[in-house]
Amino acid sequence: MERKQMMEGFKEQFGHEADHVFFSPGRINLIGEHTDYNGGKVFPCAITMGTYGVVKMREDKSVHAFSGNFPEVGEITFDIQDLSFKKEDNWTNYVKGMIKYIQEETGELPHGFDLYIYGTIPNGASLSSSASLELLTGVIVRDLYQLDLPQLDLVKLGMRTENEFLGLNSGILDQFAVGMAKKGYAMLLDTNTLEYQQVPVELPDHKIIIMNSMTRRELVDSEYNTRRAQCEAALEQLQEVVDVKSLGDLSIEAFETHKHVITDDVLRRRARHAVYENVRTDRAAEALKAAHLDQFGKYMNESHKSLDEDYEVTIRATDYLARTAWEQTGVVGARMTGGGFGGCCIAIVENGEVERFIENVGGGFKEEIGHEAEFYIAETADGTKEWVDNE
Ligand code: GAF
Repeated sequence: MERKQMMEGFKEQFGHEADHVFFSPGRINLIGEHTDYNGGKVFPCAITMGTYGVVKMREDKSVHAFSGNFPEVGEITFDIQDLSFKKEDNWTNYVKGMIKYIQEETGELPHGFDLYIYGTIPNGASLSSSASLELLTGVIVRDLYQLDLPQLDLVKLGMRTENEFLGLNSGILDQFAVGMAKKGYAMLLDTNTLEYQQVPVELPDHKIIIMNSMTRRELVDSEYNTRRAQCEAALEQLQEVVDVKSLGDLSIEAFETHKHVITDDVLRRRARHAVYENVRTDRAAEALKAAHLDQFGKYMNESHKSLDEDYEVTIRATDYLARTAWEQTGVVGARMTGGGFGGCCIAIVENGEVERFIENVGGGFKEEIGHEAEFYIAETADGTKEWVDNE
């Protein structure tokens, strides 16, 4: 959507002009899945699909929010002095959670605001539409009221919103990627220390293709929290024989030596994924830095297999996308991205093969799975900030 259209959407809804427009990206994770709550590494970049927020401060203490994506839901209104989770408040629960935790840090906000949002991330596609909205809210509130809140604090409050307000025990991957990203780079983040390196991800001869299985992911309702609990249980057993704080502290050798203390096969496989994926992520980032793209692709494929066989978070549709992608000409690697249980896969494909790739994978998918997949070419983006006209 154009900036002008969004300003008009705001005016139509609220009857007056807006003051500012903000943009918050979505993300893809290149590798390092289900490692962020295990003290491991992740390697995401932000993408140009994201959430726009058009805003004007109000005189009173209420927030009036409208989404151009869900006009049928209508305008949702709440008071910044009463920020409890309410199912009927729909998508604005993410906004409420952020405001609640910001106020806990900085004191009550002087005013509310009118907010019109429009998102280009398909919902439930594992491209972080929730983190995008959380960070959008955080940056809007911070900038409107000139609060002294560094971006990293907003990232942490975004995760808190997810964990405490929405009840998903996620790690920091999504909020960090959305909040801290730099166009042209992926971030190798150590979720234990929050130290990170920016690694250039410009691939002149290739495109990163996002393949949407169009099978909606419902993380809160899914087994995400169970996976985390299983990793914690496996860690507890390992801690009886090795001195580690998280699965991310274990080398492959140490894991192989001590894995027999994990009594349950399922728990052992969950831990094995976390340990191997963490090591793989480090190695993959090194491969990319050294321009060994083929090696990077092999790590992507291994990552997908591990998420399928050991972690069991892929589904038939995402397995089909990744595994069919592996067979195509000009493909460096492919894997699911994000939490799993549906959502998207990514593939790195030679420029000249992109069209044929989409035709082949898309055609086969329709036949095998029964509905159309969608394909997008990923472009990297900066983290959440005010959107100025020349961008
Ligand atoms: C979801 C979660 F929100 C992230 O924290 C991360 O665990 C991811 O799944 C899996 O890597 O996106």
